[in-house]
Formats: sequence, structure tokens, C-alpha cells
Amino acid sequence: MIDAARDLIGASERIVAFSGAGLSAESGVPTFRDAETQGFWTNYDAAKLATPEGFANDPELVYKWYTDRRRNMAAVQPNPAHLSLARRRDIVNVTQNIDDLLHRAGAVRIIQLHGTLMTDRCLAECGYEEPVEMADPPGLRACPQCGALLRPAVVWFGEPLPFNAWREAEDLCASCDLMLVIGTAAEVYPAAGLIGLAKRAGAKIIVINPNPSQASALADIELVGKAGALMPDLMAV
Ligand code: BJW
Ligand code: ZN
Repeated sequence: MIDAARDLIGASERIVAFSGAGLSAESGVPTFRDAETQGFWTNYDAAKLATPEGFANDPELVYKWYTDRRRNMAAVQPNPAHLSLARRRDIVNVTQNIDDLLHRAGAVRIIQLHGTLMTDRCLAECGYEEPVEMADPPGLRACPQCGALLRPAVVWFGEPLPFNAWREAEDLCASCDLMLVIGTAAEVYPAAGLIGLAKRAGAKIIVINPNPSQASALADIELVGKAGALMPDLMAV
């Protein structure tokens, strides 16, 4: 199976790597659905924390969730899957991940559909944003420009995806000839819809995941296993 996948990669000219939380799992970043099983957070529903309503109800609590995740992010490193993707400078990474592990691995083409944890921005959208020190994140605080609260520059449920990132991702996925779908449950839209978009446009789909996912039905080849273990072998020329 991996040989057939490697041949397909060799024969493809426009490759998109569409990734999710599983790509960073072996670095020690809990997947989104695992995040609520960690320590203090076992009693919380991540899908409720990651909403504008969750933040409005209890900004301190939601901000603390991100502070914990930021500290963890500062302590982890890119894994072999990030490094294999980064080595292929022609591959475009369309990722749902809010971490910076692809950047730190040296990848040059990265589109982040769900924003970034590296920055805070104004809740009232006055345009203010500031980078955050991940190892020593600041507390909840007001926007120096307008006085509203600052929030992480991520995309919560119910919010639109960043316009330019989304438009670029749609164009790339509609014109790629191969999509690698790495470590995503493919349950969150509109991002998950990019897999079907690529498939309908004629691209081959290779899914890399230790578990079945919503992408399984669209896969031409499904590689069952962890990204960090499979990707170096898959990308070897
Ligand atoms: C491994 C591995 C290893 C493990 N190697 N693999 C009904 C139908 C359709 C849509 C909707 C609906 N009801 C509501 C919606 C909309 C909603 C949505 O899709 N909800 C679904 C839950 C149904 N979507 C939205 O709200 C989006 N916005 C929107 O629709 O806007 C419309 C709008 C337009 C105009 C104006 C206003 C609004 C926004 C979605 C934003 C998602 N944000 C999050 C949080 C980011 C910040 C944070 O992290 O705190 O993004 S949610 C979360 O899910 C995060 C992720 O990027 C995203 C995807 O998760 P992912 O990556 O798939 O992770 P997991 O954990 O689910 O899966 C991990 C996978 O890895 C598993 O498969 C494992 O097996 C695998 N794995 N180890 C390889 N080692
Ligand atoms: Zn502001």
C-alpha cells in the first residue's frame, strides 16, 4: 500500500497536504478531541470552550485553556511528519492546526484555516493584534487600542474562516492532482469540504490516520497508522 502511495506521490505535480490535529499528536500536542481529556480540562467540553459564546460566558476560563495549551506548545518540537512535509518545498500545506510546528519544521507554503495560537487579537475587531510569548503567555487583558478584551487569533465555531486563506485553499484544492489528508477527523466544516472538492476536481486522495475518519470514504489509498511513523517512508524518494 505504501509503495502505491509513494508511486502516486512521484507521479503527481500539484500536491496539497491537508492536515489536522493528528499531524502534531506525536509532538505531544493533544488532538482537539483529546484536549478535553487532559488534567484540569476533563470536566469541560472543548467544543463549548472554542466558541464566541464560551468566551463571552467566562473569558478567564477560556483564556486559561489557551494559556495552558500555549505553554505546552512552547515545550514541544516538530515531529518526523512535519519535517517530511517541510522537505518537499513544492507541497502546499493547508492546515487546520493553530500551532507553529510546520513553520518550525521549515515548511514554506502554509495556509492556516483556523488561525493561529501565536497571536492575540481584539475581540471587537478594531484591528489590533499582538504576538504572544508562548513559554510565558500573558493573562487576559484589554485591547490597548479600544479597551475590548483581547482573544486568541483562532477561529471558533460559528465564526467565518479567514477570507484570503479560505479562498487560496479552495483554489489550490480545486486544482491539485493529489491530496494527502493527514491526521484529521474531517468533521469540521467548511475545512473538511476541501477533501470532496479536490476529489470532485479529479485529484487522488491518500488518507493517513490510525483510525477511520470521515475522509475514509473518499480515499483512493488509506494508510492506517501514525503520521510521524508513516510520513518519512512515504515521502522518501
Ligand atoms: C492521528 C494521529 C497520529 C491521532 N497521526 N493521525 C452541521 C453541518 C456542517 C457544519 C456545521 C454543522 N453545525 C455547525 C456547523 C459549522 C461548524 C462545524 O463544522 N461543526 C461541526 C462540529 C459539525 N463549523 C464552523 O463553525 C466553522 N465556521 C463556519 O462554519 O462559519 C460559517 C460562517 C460564515 C459566515 C459568517 C459567520 C459564520 C468554524 C470552524 C472552526 C473550528 N475551530 C476549531 C478550534 C480552533 C481553536 C482551538 O483549537 O481552540 O479548530 S474546532 C477544532 O476542530 C479545531 C480543529 O482545527 C478542527 C478540526 O479537528 P481535527 O484536526 O480533525 O482534530 P480531531 O481531534 O477531531 O481529530 C484528530 C484526528 O487525528 C483523528 O482522526 C485521529 O484518529 C487522528 N490522529 N493521532 C495521524 N499520530
Ligand atoms: Zn480593540
